[in-house]
Amino acid sequence: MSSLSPALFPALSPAPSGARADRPALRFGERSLTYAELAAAAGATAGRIGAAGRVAVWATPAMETAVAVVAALLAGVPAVPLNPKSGDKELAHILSDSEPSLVLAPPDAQLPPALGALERVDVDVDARGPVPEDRRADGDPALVVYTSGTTGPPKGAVIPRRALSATLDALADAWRWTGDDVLVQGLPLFHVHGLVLGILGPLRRGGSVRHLGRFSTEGAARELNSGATMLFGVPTMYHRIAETLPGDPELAKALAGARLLVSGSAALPVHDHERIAAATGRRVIERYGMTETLMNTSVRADGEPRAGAVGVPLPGVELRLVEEDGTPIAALDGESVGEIQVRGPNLFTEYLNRPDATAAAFTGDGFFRTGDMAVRDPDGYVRIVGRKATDLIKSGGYKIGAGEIENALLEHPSVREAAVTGEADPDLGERIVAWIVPADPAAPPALETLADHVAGRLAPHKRPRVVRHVDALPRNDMGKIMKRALTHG
Ligand code: MCA
Ligand code: AMP
Repeated sequence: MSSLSPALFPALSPAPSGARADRPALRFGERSLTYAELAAAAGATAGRIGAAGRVAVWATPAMETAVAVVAALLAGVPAVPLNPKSGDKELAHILSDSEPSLVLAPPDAQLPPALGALERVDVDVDARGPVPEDRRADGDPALVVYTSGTTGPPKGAVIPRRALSATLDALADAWRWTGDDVLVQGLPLFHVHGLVLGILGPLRRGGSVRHLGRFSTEGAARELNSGATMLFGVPTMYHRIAETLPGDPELAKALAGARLLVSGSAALPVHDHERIAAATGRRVIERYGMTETLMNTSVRADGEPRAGAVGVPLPGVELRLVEEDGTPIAALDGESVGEIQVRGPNLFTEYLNRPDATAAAFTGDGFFRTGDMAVRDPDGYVRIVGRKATDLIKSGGYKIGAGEIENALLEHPSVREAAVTGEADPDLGERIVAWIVPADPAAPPALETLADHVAGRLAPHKRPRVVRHVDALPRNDMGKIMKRALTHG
């Protein structure tokens, strides 16, 4: 049952006054907003979208995106963050599926033709308006975040307001995260990691965030050496830090002085863990989450960081491992592998317009099937050992469905057949490999051609990094492509 939710941002609503008003809230490069300024700017934008059913947000890594999302949340209007690098096919799908009534964008953004029919509201970060009274029910939708599955186009996960507050408060407990913390991050703002944890998190605590616009080891070092206390990143970012550390004493000093270094979105390889620990004396902690569940587990600030482990369930999260037939695994033996299932206030409510997929995602007793396979150590620590679906690739921390890329590749005239797999990559975790049967064996398509094609249709991070030309794809009697024969052949 839904009840009236307390304010998502107590530091903004009611409008801050006194010393609270002048506290820094957001910084993007040279631009910054105090809590009073953010309340006024978000209030002004909220006033312009009040009657909308759902709003799209052109989620560039800029101040306008943070103001737009806060405005939508204050107005009680669900926000749909759009990857500003989305290709035409991906964008058309998200727009027709989520049917936003307008798009919030930075004044200087060039919007693609796919958005042409939509009313545009420019976000003015200097505008001033009253903060609306936050009177939404905690089950009301707050965000619709698109996430890839194994086949077909991305699905919109509907995230309710209670999931935001539950996950952020659970992390505050686990990480001793307070309004005194200053976060630095350079994550994209159209996914949960960068947006929910990395922007809404500090704002819920009354603390501040400095966004780098684009991640760099120099930027992270600069901010941690000048007052930032926490760093959030995906493993690719920590890998780049580990690579840079030996020749960069400023970076080593910055990490050594941080209160908390947090990695998530994919597994951080033990080698990178160890290199960072050796160079800085500090251990990165991992937390485990998903667009549909927000955060499920974490190593606690006062817990033991353990390379390869994602810690213990967060407060309020029920977590179990189950066998193939659904039997729960009780053993905490570090060996028995099962699928992670979770239940709690942190969960999404549904996939937009996809009752079939929503029903399939939950068990009869309301647990969400994550598809991640794990073991639990004797002290309860969860260690993720793989995932059920081989057709899901994690590259740079982005989840990418093989089927979606295969469909896009098949639309290229030079491609007769296509199969997509992931292979180990030291920087990206996994890189996307396209196995292609060319339409004309004498003129097989080049990597660049196919990469541009996929980037333009879907998104640049979904582009293949390797193309392998083959005469035929191995298929079983049913005609299904045997991907293991490709990768192990
Ligand atoms: C390259 N580019 C292209 C093409 N090739 N553009 C168009 N067509 C092409 N053919 C562009 C890219 O868009 C990019 O532009 C630039 O060239 C470099 O591309 P790339 O090499 O792919 O980027 P990178 O520098 O290697 O990126 C690494 C990264 C990135 C910064 C780590 O992967 C990243 O930001 N990952 C974060 C993913 C994330 O936040 N996942 C959270 C979801 P430009 O440089 O301008 O961009 S998971 C989640 O939310 C759950 C809840 C969780 O647990 O956290
Ligand atoms: P997404 O669907 O993009 O939200 O990504 C969620 C997936 O990222 C999860 O199902 C996991 O497979 C993976 N993931 C997130 N955090 C971690 C972590 N710390 N270690 C390993 N995998 C992770």
